[in-house]
Amino acid sequence: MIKLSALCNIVVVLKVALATGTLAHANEPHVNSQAQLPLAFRCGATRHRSAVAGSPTPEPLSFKLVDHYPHRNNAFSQGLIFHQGYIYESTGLYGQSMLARYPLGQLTPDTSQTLDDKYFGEGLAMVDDEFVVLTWKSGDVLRYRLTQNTTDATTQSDSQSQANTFELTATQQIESEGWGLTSNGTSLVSSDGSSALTFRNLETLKPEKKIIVRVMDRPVKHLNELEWANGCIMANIWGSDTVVLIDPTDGQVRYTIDLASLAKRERNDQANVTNGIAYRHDNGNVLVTGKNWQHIYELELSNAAQ
Ligand SMILES: [Ca+2]
Repeated sequence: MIKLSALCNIVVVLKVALATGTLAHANEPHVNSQAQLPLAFRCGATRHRSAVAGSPTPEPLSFKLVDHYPHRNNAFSQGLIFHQGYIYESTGLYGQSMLARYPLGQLTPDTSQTLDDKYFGEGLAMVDDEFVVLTWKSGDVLRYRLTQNTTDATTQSDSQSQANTFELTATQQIESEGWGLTSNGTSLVSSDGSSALTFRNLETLKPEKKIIVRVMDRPVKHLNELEWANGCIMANIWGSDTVVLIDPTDGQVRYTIDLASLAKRERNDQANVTNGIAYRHDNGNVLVTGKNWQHIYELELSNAAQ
């Protein structure tokens, strides 16, 4: 296992110039159709031209904290997604696990579904109109669909008229523990606490490819919550405040983000580890939080070239 302190030391002292580009990844869902956004990071075949083959040194990304929003401090955050103004969040712990939706900026979910007590909720991904929720050790994967309430809104209060539900549409099985989950619209990618990422069929969840995530040839264990953005797979590392951005073509960590300053803000009796990454395809910013944190933070990422 890589020593996280060593990783941080490595990434902090090294700077690599990176030019900006335009948002373009054909396989990504929810691609921004508005202005072309300057990118602080990019992976895959279209990644930055200065990147070198082999085992590159990760580039540390810096960030500007552009906003913060409320987050339920009893939400043991596992999976985080942003879609059309809403946060979708899966949470863990036996007897408390839940899938919830709430408008970014509001504390209270307008839609939620508790998981059976036998489940410890884990990662979350959106596939078309379905929400796929991992569970920790059961091997079960739960698929939900958001069902719009058909009640006549004119006869109901605001809260009642917005009472949609998450309907369980399928329970599937995978062969490993479930930790993090994300999708680029072509594959689902899951983590299991090891250094491996497993690419899965969107519908059957059958494994199709596995990569080992490395920093300069050293495997990175404890990959947790995931988020696909600009061809990179962003990952929390359980037990650390470091987010790594992984190139899915070879498993190499291309960039890192140090969230220690945000974790320090949240340090209190309830707050747990950094976990939860959601990419905003509408403005290119990244939303991050942690288990039982009181806030979701919106970050504008930048690199040495900006
Ligand atoms: Ca995510």
